[in-house]
Amino acid sequence: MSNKTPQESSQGRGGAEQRRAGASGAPADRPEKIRNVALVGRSGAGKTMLAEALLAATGTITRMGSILAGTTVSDSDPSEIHQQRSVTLSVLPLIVGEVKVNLLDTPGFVDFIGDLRAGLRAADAALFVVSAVDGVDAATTELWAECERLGMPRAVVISRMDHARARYEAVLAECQEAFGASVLPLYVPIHAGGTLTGLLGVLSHTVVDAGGTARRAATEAERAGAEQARAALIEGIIAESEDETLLDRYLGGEELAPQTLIDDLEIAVARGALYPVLATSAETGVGLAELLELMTDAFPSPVEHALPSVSDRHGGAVGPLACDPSARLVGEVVRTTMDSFLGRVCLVRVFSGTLREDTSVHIGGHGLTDRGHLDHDSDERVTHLQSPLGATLRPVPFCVAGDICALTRLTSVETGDTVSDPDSPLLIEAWPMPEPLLPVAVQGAAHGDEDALAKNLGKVAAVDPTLRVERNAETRQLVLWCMGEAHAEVVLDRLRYQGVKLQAVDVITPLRETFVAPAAVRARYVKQSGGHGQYAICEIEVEPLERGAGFEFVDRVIGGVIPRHYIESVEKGVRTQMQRGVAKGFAVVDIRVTLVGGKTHSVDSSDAAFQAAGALALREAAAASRIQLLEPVSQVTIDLPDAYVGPVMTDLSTRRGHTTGTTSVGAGRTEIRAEIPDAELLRYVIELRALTAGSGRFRRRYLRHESVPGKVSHSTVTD
Ligand SMILES: Nc1nc2c(ncn2[C@@H]2O[C@H](COP(=O)(O)OP(=O)(O)O)[C@@H](O)[C@H]2O)c(=O)[nH]1
Ligand SMILES: [Mg+2]
Repeated sequence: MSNKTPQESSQGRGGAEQRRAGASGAPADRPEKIRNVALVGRSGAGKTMLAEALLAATGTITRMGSILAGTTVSDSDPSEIHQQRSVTLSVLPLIVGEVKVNLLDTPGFVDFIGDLRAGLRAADAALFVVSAVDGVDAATTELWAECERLGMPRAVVISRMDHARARYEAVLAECQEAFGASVLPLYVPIHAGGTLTGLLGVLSHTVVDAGGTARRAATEAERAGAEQARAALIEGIIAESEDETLLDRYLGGEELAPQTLIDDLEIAVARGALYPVLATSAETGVGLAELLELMTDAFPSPVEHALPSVSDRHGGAVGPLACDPSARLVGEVVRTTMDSFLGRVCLVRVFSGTLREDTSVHIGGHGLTDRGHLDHDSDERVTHLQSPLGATLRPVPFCVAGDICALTRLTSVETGDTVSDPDSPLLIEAWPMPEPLLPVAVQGAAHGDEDALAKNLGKVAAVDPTLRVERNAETRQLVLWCMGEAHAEVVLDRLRYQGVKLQAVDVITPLRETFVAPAAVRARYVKQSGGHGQYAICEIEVEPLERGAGFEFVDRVIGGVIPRHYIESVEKGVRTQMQRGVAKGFAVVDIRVTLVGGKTHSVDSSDAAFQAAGALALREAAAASRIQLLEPVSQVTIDLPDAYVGPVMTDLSTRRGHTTGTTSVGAGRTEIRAEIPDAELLRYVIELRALTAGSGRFRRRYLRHESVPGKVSHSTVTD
């Protein structure tokens, strides 16, 4: 690689008034000439600035923007400018020679892992960015594991090399320690007078300067300094090579031809078996030319990357699909945004076929209905096909298999949807979406704001597959389940940008009420103050039932003292009161109510009167008994590094948690299973992260309602 001519890095620079220029808006015509590359790494690693520098180096933009000023191409969302970090996926295409590289800048913060996964879905390889200043932390390791699960081919970029506190050697060692021995440097940084001036290619022995243009042969001293890295790289390449003779030849002292090694290196990188390391500075431009070269030469094209699995609309298998522009259309919406002028803007990765303007497509099947997202399954016309550059859209006539485009003015589209031919719709198997575990209850700031909230919530949910919208029937609260506080902030910001005045309120845990002891009462609902009166008397017995039994209504009226239809009225009244609660306003459960007798009046009895009597009877029974509050308890499964098991277990005991088991799950991680009251889990996603330096995760499942310890109360509901 390093002995080939690097792309001229200064093309298109200067002169143009506009910061955005270049030919990266043109559609690619062959998948072999496309590279989809995700930038992955923790927040602050330097991904967005690296993308900005690569855009400038290839002449796609004329001048770099900055994070501080909120002027980068990638971070264009108001929330991103506000938080000064990426919160959504951006596509940034650039042209390197004949190759179109679609950079996919992903957010590194754990709250936005949904967008990271979307970016990895659209990518065929990843640049794993680690800051030379901050190195590897638990969050970095988590992100590496995300790539690892997908077998994503990747290179490691040690960024921010110009920084005074950059510590290349130490960070390289941390990467090798955390990610394994296949992490091998391709270049060695060359310093002059304390500043980084260029990189030495360990295979080519050529030194390339920061601009990527001037190159010279390495000096003897420089060669000697790179000797260790060279041996390690060659051995790594040989270990992955299909040429069995290489090892013997190498051990026999033969000088292997650089091109042979480079060819084998490229194959190993494309297969995801070897992770080359490069050093870069977005500030000075060191390493950018080398990085562009690596992406075009060693990263796989979409043709070499396996397609996600696809079925027909009924789950039936379909024949294997290929990344072929002339095959049937399959694309997937990896991101949706809402634009006040353009409506929904969605990014589509085309996996097979060609998406063309002025054609109809089938859209459907995001599989997010359980998160409160509307489902849809419809044909729509593609009227506006665009090539995205961050938020800028440039019209294109088509988008071939392997490329990424933006569609605007579609009405029903959502992230995760499959785009396919209308005459034979297909469904792509969804990528795993993380579970939002932070409940945030919201309400309109004033009564009149509720409508605006309801109306805009749909729009905000449509662009955010990690948001789960719950309208809790028991507490009547609107609960937005978010990934964490930063995500919640983005969601609330987006609602506010839509003009919704809202406030976050305490989340109410849906408690329930039940009877501790049996009670028998005779309730009189008799009103006879002139005119048509009300008359209903009923005698009921209430008994507690076991947890989970629900409600039983038994009719033991003898001799027809209450006619059949009034018995039904009593039951209805009891049920209504159960919904309203008899102590704290929570639903009553797990009781048997037996109607044993009563009295009617030939003129004044009515359905309404007997319903009122039934409700009154339950309230009076509650006053005669004692009421136990029940709380929801969840089965919680926590996955965390072994080192944090002690502190997390201690913390669980303060949450009234009951541990039911722990299992070692390998790779230095443990799984803890526990039963924990929901009231103790409200902010657990944040607290677990704090306890485990961001490396612990959990999932939860509702188990049952259990007595709240010590919470026995008397009836306080009078109406
Ligand atoms: N000196 C220097 N600062 C950088 C470089 N790359 C990024 N930064 C700064 O590091 C911070 C985080 O960068 P950003 O690109 O937003 O990181 P991301 O979260 O990985 O996208 C910002 O303040 C950048 O200005 C670099 O190469 N050199
Ligand atoms: Mg960023």
